[in-house]
Amino acid sequence: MATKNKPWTKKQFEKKLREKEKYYHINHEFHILMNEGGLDKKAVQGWVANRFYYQVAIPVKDAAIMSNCWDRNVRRNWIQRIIDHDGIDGDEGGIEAWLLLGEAVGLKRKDLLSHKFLLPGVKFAIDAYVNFAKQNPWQVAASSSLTELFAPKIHQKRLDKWPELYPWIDERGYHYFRKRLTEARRDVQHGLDITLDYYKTREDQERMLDVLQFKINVLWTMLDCMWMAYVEKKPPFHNCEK
Ligand code: AHQ
Repeated sequence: MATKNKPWTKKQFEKKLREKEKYYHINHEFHILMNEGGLDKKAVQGWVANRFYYQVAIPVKDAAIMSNCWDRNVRRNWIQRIIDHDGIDGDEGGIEAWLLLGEAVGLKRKDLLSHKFLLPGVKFAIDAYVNFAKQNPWQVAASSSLTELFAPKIHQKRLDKWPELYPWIDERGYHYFRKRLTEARRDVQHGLDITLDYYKTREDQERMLDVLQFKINVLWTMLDCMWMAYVEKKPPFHNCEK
């Protein structure tokens, strides 16, 4: 079989996935500016408020994946992601931790829960991710979570930089990022096992790279919308008469 059609080995396949890191949203100018301390308070609050919709969408996305999965062993693993966000008696979970981050940056819980500041384009991108999980085979949707291959670095960077760059943020808000450092690594291991096993032919493997690019596009587009609104100060309809 010509090399161009020969399936990649698992090692080669994983390397191809990791080569997508250059497109990860840590490299978006919004995150670069954020991690240089270049965002004003309104922009940080805008990011926290818009990312809250992503946080509450994750368990819905993961439940969509489970609703398509008939494999008990996979579900026994995957259900942990829902618990990590929704919480369980004794551990309030990631959604609650994000609400604490909201309060730590000076937002009201009710304004996060009502999605008062949610930008239309951010909603479209996140809804596209949830619908992708509903409409695709569970393995394909599972593999789209592998942008988290690159996530630990982005959480660590916030923990390292924000206290000095944004001293006005209450440090109780940082619990979420600490939590994800370990959870993301565990999730990635499971997601990678599923992915490296599922895509057998070279054509399937190439398609997986497109699946990962779709999710990379979701994250990037969210920040494009936030750049317009909170850096350019040009939110939707900013130039239309009130
Ligand atoms: O906090 C994040 C999180 O819980 C998840 C779940 C995972 C998925 O299922 O797609 N992706 C993800 C991500 C989280 N945080 C993002 C960030 O920049 O803080 C990164 C994001 C991801 O890499 O997909």
